[in-house]
Amino acid sequence: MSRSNLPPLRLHVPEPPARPGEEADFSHIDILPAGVTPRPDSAADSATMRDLAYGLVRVLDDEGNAVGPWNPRLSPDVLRRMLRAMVLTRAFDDRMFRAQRQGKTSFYMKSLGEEAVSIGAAFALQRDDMCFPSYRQQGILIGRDWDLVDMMNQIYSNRGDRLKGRQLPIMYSAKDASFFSISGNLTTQVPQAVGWAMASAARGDTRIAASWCGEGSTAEGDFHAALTFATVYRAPVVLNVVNNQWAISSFAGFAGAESTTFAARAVGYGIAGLRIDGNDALAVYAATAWAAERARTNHGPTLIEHFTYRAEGHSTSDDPSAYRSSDERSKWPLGDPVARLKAHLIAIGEWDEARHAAQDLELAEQVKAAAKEAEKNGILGHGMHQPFATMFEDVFEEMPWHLNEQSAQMMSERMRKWPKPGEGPR
Ligand SMILES: Cc1ncc(C[n+]2csc(CCOP(=O)(O)OP(=O)(O)O)c2C)c(N)n1
Repeated sequence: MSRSNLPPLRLHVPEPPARPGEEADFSHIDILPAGVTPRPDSAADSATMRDLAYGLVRVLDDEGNAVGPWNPRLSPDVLRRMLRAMVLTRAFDDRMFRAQRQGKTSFYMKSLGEEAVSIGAAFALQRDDMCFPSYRQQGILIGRDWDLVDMMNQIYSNRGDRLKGRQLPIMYSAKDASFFSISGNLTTQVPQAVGWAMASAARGDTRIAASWCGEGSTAEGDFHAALTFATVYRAPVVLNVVNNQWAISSFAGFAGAESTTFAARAVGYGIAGLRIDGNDALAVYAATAWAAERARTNHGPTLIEHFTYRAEGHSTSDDPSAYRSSDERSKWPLGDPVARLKAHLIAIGEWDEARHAAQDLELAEQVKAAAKEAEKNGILGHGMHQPFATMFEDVFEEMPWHLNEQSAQMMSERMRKWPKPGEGPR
C-alpha cells in the first residue's frame, strides 16, 4: 500500500567501492597513526572503553618502529620467532595451494595477509588455552610448533590422517595443541568457546578460551548467542573477529560494516571491545595479551576486531577477479604483515635482508620435505587410504545395530564388486 502524500520507501543495498576493472578505493577507511590509542588497565570497566571499539590499536609505524602504550616490548628473539612462524605459515600455504592445483588434494584455503592474526595470538596465549579457530587460523597450529606432516596428512586424507579421511581438507583437529576441531558450519565455534570458558571458570581452572570467526560470520545468530552468554557469565574468553573485508564475494558492508565497526558490537553487550591493526603482529600480540590478562583475572570477555585484508581468493574454489578490483591487494593501506615485522626487526638492527632470504629458502625446503613425507602416506586419486569399514565408526561412541547393519551391507557389496583378495579398497 502506498500513500500518495509520502515519498516511496527505498531499500538500501550495500555496494563495494570498487568492482573488477575499477580502481581500488580505500578512501572510506580511516587509518589512525601508530601509537596514538591509549591502553587502559586490563581490569577497566568496559563502559570507559567505548572509543577503543571505534579506534585502531597500532604499534608498528610506517618506518618500522614500535611505538605507543601498546608496544609489548618483546625481545628480539621472540620477534624473530614470530616472524619465522609467519613465514612458515606462508610457505605452508603456498605449497598446499600448489598441491591442490596439482590434483594432490581436493581443496585448500590460504591465510595470505592474515598471518599476524593467528601468529600474534599463538605467541600471546598460553599453549594450553583452548583455541576455537575458523578455517583460516592454520597459523595457530604452526605457531604452536605442530607437526606439518600431520597437517598435510589431513589435507591429503591419507593413511596418516588422524581424522581418518572424514573431514574436508584443512578442517584440522588437534587436541594436544588445544586446537578445537574445525567445523564447516560458520560461527558454531564461537558459543562453544564461550561454553568451554564457562566450564573452565565453573571448575576453578586457570585456562581461558579464544575463538576466531570472520566478519561475515558475525551475521550468524550464533554470534549473538555467544556474546550474550559471554557477558552474562563473564566468561574468560577472547572473541576474535577477523575483518578481512570479504566473505567470499560479499564485501564487509553486507555484514554491517557501513554503519559501524565489528569491535563496536561489544559495546551493546557490555563487553570490552578492541579494534586493532590486524597486519601488525605486535598489535595483535599486545591486544591478545591484554584480553588474556583480563580473562584470567576474572574481568570477563573481550571482543577483538582484527582489521586486515584477505589478500587472495577465499579458497581454491574461488576466483576473486570476478567480484573485486585486482589492485586492492597492493593498495591495502595496512600493508603486508610479514613485510612489516621484518622491517621492524631490520630497523632495530636485529635482522637483515640476507638472513630473511636465507630463512625463506630454509622454510620452503622444510615444507617441501614435510610434503614429500606426507605424500608417502597417499594423495588424492591414489585410491582410498583408510579402511572402508572405518567410515561407520565414531558416529556414536558405540556402534548401534542399524549402523552395524549398514556397515555389513557395504562390506558384502564390496566383496561382490572386488571378490579377489587384495582388490579394491581395504
Ligand atoms: C552456516 C554457514 N553458512 C554458509 C557457509 C558457506 N560459507 C563458507 S565460508 C563463507 C564466508 C565466510 O566469510 P567470513 O566469515 O568473512 O570469513 P573469511 O572466509 O573471510 O575468513 C561462507 C558463506 C557455511 N560454511 N556455513
